[in-house]
Amino acid sequence: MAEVVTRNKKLLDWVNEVKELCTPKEVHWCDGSEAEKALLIERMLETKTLKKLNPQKRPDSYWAGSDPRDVARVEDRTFICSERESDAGPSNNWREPSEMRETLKSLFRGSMAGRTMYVVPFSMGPIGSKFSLIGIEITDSAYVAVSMGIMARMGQEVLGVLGEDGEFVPALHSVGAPLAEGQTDVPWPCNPDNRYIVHFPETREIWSYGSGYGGNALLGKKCLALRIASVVARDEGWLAEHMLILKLTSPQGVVKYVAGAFPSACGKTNLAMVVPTLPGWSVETVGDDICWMRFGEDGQLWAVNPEAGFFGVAPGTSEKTNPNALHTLGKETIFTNTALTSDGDIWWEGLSDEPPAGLIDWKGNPWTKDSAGPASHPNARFTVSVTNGPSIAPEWEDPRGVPISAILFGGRRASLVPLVTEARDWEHGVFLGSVLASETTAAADGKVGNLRRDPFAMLPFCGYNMADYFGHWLKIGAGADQSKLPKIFLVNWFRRSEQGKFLWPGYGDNARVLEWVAKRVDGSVGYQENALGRVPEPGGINTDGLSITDEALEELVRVDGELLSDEVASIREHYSQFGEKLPEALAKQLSILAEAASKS
Ligand code: OXD
Ligand code: MN
Repeated sequence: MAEVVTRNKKLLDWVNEVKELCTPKEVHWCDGSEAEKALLIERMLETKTLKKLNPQKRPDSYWAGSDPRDVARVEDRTFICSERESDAGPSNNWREPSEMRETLKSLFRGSMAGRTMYVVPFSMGPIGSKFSLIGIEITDSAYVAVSMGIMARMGQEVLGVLGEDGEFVPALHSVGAPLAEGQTDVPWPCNPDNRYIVHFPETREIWSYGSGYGGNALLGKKCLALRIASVVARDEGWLAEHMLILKLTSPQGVVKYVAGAFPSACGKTNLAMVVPTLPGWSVETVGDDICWMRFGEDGQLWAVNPEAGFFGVAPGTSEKTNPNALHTLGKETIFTNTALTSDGDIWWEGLSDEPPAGLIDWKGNPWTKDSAGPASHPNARFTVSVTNGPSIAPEWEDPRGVPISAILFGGRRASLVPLVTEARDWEHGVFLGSVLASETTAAADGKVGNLRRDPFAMLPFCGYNMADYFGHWLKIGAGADQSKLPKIFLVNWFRRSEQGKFLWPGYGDNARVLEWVAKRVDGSVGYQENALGRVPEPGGINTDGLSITDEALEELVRVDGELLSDEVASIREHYSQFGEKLPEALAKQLSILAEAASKS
């Protein structure tokens, strides 16, 4: 392994400070090499953090089973510590910064005893791009260090770009489980009763304690690329969003790039990798979770995916729902909390209709269909490099990004919300984003299936007051050349009939909606107007080769008057939490909707 060098004084001072505070047994600067990855994996095989999968079935792949108490993001333990409480806003947990610093310092004191402290330099965005943000994660988890090497550009090269006085976001992480002299380690150390995922937006710092899982611990993703970056974006006039980015090519070879915000575990990865059922259309992936958008010199919004890997939800992924993902996962993947098969491979609910015999569940116990609970945890994940995927667009890491033609907002809604609705203009689109709602999933701790408002799918990820964030979106639109702004659409693949059946087949057939979106961008197809916005005319959605009744298609775009009145009341309640800060333009949009509801 190469010797890691930096002359960045701020970094060297911070590393020393953390070392003194956390008292690890040694410090390891990550260079990002293959040899280093092999060494860390070796260590994790020894501590049983990882299990090697059958190389005949899945080369260079591993399985991890977390502590059953550490399985998802912990939103109630996630904090935005801005100087003023009003800058965190009603949707974030706020703590006074100096008080929180004291709490954290006492938690981190000695927290790495007996462990190696890894210094992980990473770049969100291509290394050296002027739009990228550099972070340094200090962690006492080898699982986190290796996962960061997959999810971000990581290692010595980043330090090279950082130079002597480059800026970075310090991101300190500890699993909060110091080891006493001679104490043997557990496979998944954590401290579930003491978790803190903390952001200081003004000083751009992240501190995370007590969890080793996903967005709680891989600090480049939700913490840096969304919560901290959303604040940087507000200050600098761009957008840091919880969105996929896809490249759509028509049979005529016309390319459109589409971004889409969907709450966690609502199918972003599936849509980003979708295989269209429409002949001649293709979709390639630019990103599946995070999208940074800036205006280019041409006045268009250009998007980059700041990540380098996929940290996707495994259950439900199959040949039918996402064949590209399955191919991506064929090698060099870490699976966390899936079930294990008797021949050393992985399995999860939905991968096959029938579970194979002899399964071991995510907790390590033998499992059959009669066992209580699923074989794989509903939030089981895969961690894999973007470049493993067959569907990745060649331009996915172009530092300029890709020009966005359309933005989708979507969620799981059993009723009311049509299959697709085009916003009348940018302001109306911001309104639709600000009231986005979805039935909750297993991506975060808490009850599954409740309807919650998740504006722009950013509720857990906006690093400042959500009402100011709405204002920022309005400002971005107001200052732009309207003809170059992406069109905004609300989509819903999850609408059900009165009998409770899904009305739309979803998956590869969602490309039919993408086709309508592309045609609306070109103005080559019409629309009909309803209270929520512009929906397809009868025959507007291409149903060639699809067996769906005209009644179902009609129902898919129908807006029920009574449900709409309930929706208006629910939006009013949602908006009331923002008080005076709610932008006037959105209050006006709500009055327009209320007026339409009263007439329908
Ligand atoms: C994710 C999430 O992990 O949104 O992407 O929870
Ligand atoms: Mn996400």
